Amino acid sequence: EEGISTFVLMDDDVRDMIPIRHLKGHKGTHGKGILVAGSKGMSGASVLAGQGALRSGIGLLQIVAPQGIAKEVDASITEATVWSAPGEDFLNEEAWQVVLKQSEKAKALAVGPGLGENIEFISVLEEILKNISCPIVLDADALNLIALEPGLLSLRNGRGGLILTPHPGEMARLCQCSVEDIERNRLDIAVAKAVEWEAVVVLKGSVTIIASPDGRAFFNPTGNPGLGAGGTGDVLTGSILAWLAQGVSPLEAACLGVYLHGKAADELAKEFGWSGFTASEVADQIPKVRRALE
Ligand code: NPW
Ligand code: AMP
Ligand code: MG
Repeated sequence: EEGISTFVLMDDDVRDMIPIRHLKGHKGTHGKGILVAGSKGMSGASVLAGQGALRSGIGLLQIVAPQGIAKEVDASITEATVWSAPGEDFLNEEAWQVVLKQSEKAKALAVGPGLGENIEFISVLEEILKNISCPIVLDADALNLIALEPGLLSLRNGRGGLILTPHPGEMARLCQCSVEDIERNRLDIAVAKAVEWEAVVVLKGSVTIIASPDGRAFFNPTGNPGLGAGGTGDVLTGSILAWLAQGVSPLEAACLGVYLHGKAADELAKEFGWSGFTASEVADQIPKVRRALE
């Protein structure tokens, strides 16, 4: 389509996006990120996203989770602080106050992994998009809820930075079309929606496309079918959160996150081939592949 410029991400591009660590850097300068994730039966999604963030060098991770699972999330992820928020099995509309409080001084926010699709959370999304000015990553159930209330994204008005990370199923819900429609026309749809929503759109899949609201699109050559297993997308969301928290711009945080996540899977494929490695292991490989690029 006219007006779209496409690029293939390469080591040399991505190397320049890795944030520099200063000798006197501390957890404050490395950035605080808030992760709003998890529900009954899906506490794993918050843990996996948390691992993605920690392995990508976030300074301080704060997880907001519903009361009923906060304890188990806390016990599973030693390095993060965990804030129990209103809602027993799922976060409800009163969870907004906790998100707002924790977001003071936050450099970035990620919302969605494992949240479940309770419609009460739509009002929290609305408040987040209207009031929180740091960059925000929306994934999984945050996207599914937005698909039910399509006007929500326009509340952001391009302020503060917004990244959406749909897989083709989530993108189909957002665009009110079929998965086949998305897969036939990945590039055009990703760019059109990035422009329309004034957001970076990460359309996941076997060649993930990172589309920028300025009409550019980046193809990601890393990754393999071993990533087609539960929880890998949650790890990616946490990783992008961490790059944002370290001050990387939304477009570069998305590119860096996707590229290293794929490289981590490729590193595991050397040993295991294209199956049988897990989302946690993908997270654990991120520092090694980042180091190899530097
Ligand atoms: P189909 O069947 O092909 O028409 P859902 P989810 C499509 C959490 N998790 N290419 C496909 O549609 C997540 O964070 C928690 C083509 C498929 O049936 C979410 O909150 C975990 N199509 C929640 O679970 C670990 C593709 O979408 C449908 C596609 C639900 O998320 C697991 C499935 O998508 C999980 O991460 C592709 N590449 N990818 C935990 N341990 O707590 C997907 N589709 O219905 O959005 O379900 O992605 O599992
Ligand atoms: P999610 O469906 O949200 O868990 O995300 C799945 C993750 O795995 C995304 O980062 C996808 O790009 C990646 N993925 C899934 N299948 C493949 C594949 N065949 N090749 C490369 N990456 C894949
Ligand atoms: Mg997912």
